[in-house]
Amino acid sequence: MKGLEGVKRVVVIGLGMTGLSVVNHLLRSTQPLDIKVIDTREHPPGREQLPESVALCSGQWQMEWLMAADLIVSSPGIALATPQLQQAATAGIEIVGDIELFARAVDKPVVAITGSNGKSTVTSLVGEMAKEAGINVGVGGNIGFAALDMLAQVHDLYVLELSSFQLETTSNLSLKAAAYLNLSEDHMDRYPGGLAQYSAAKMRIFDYAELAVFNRDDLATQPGADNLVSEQKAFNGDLVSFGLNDGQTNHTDRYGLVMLQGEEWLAVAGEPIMPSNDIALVGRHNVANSLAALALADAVGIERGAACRALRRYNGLAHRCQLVAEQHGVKWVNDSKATNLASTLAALNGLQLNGKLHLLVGGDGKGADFSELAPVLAALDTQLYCFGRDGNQFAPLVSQPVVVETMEQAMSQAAQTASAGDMILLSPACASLDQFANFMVRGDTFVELALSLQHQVGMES
Ligand code: N04
Repeated sequence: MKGLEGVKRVVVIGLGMTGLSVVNHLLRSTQPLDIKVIDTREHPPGREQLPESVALCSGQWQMEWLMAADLIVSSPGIALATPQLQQAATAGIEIVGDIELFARAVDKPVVAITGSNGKSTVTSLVGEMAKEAGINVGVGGNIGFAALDMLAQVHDLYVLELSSFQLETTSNLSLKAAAYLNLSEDHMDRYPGGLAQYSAAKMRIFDYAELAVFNRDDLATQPGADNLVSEQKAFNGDLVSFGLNDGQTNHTDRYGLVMLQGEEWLAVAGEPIMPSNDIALVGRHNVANSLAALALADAVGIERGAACRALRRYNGLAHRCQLVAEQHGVKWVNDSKATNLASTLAALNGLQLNGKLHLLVGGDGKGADFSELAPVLAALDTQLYCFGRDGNQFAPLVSQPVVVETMEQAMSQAAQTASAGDMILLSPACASLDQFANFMVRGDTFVELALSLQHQVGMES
């Protein structure tokens, strides 16, 4: 595998957590490197943590630096199609991402997870399963901890969450097992070629995987499903699927469900493993996520008992459908992590309420079509609140929308309207970047305001 042979001048594009992890990784190298950073943002996050020895150009491109580089390490936040990067690529300069550097440096087994939704949950579940089994595991990637930062410590197994953007700039990642969970519309602002181009990027996860884990309820995730639109080589590793049925139609469909004395159980090759109801996470999509995690755990030899203990214990991520306040019979739920439509639909699917649902949506819609939401909202007793740059795109979906500028305004209106039995749910189906630093800051803002508004529910204002 190629390392950094013959590389002297490295230009890192994009700072932030990932860019810093790249810089620190390069600085740990025994090879003398000339490292420079370009970030087109005026005030790139993380610039205070950048070592003084590393030059930074912010607010604009620096084409002299770029064109003099031996290697460019590009951020997932910058499109490869950007003219400046295209110019460098045409000049023959190699462009990689942080995960490619990770691939070239790692010497322990790696499993990776991609998909439009559920990847953080499955990544965390596999990490928890490994910990239960006493394995010194590193969990990172697109999940709040940069992959390269994990290499500063010793681990015996790595679990990576990978975005489509990270996969676009990765070419040599050998995986013990790779999972592609599901495909739905997202990031259409970055994929002019539409869903096919987005999926082709995700498919790259299988390129050097010993085992491919796909979703038999979403066949777009099957290796080769995109071979009409991309020149992907045929997958010739092992194959297993997960799905919410008994599988068993062929030996590939190993991870599924069986009924045992009227009770549904997770099953592997038809053998019951544990009751679905014992999973701490709620919702049908999390049964599928649990089966995917089980498939990955099996692939790296995590003991089944440890895997099941993790499924019984793990109760979810911050900003993912979390009950954060409850007063006067009104529940406040933070699902800020719902940055696309499918994620919001998953939150609404199977929602049982005595009262009304006050749903807060909007932000940066990334070019999505939200019309699928209309019948779901009609079936629930919903008051819709629309905020943010693309909030108005949701207004036509219901008869009486409340359209405001900010999430804070939406929350204060919801607090005034809500009564016992109701739920106020932030599940915005949009990115937060028009009004917040990221979905975590949006979620923290929601929680803080929920805690102060919850007492006013039902009061005359
Ligand atoms: O609300 C949210 O937090 C979600 C936002 C999404 O919908 O998933 N995020 C992205 O689309 C996204 C975010 C995609 C790739 C990377 C990131 C993280 C990281 C590093 C650099 C980054 C942005 C940049 C931007 S670098 C540069 N010029 C939503 C830039 C850079 O503008 O965010 O040089």
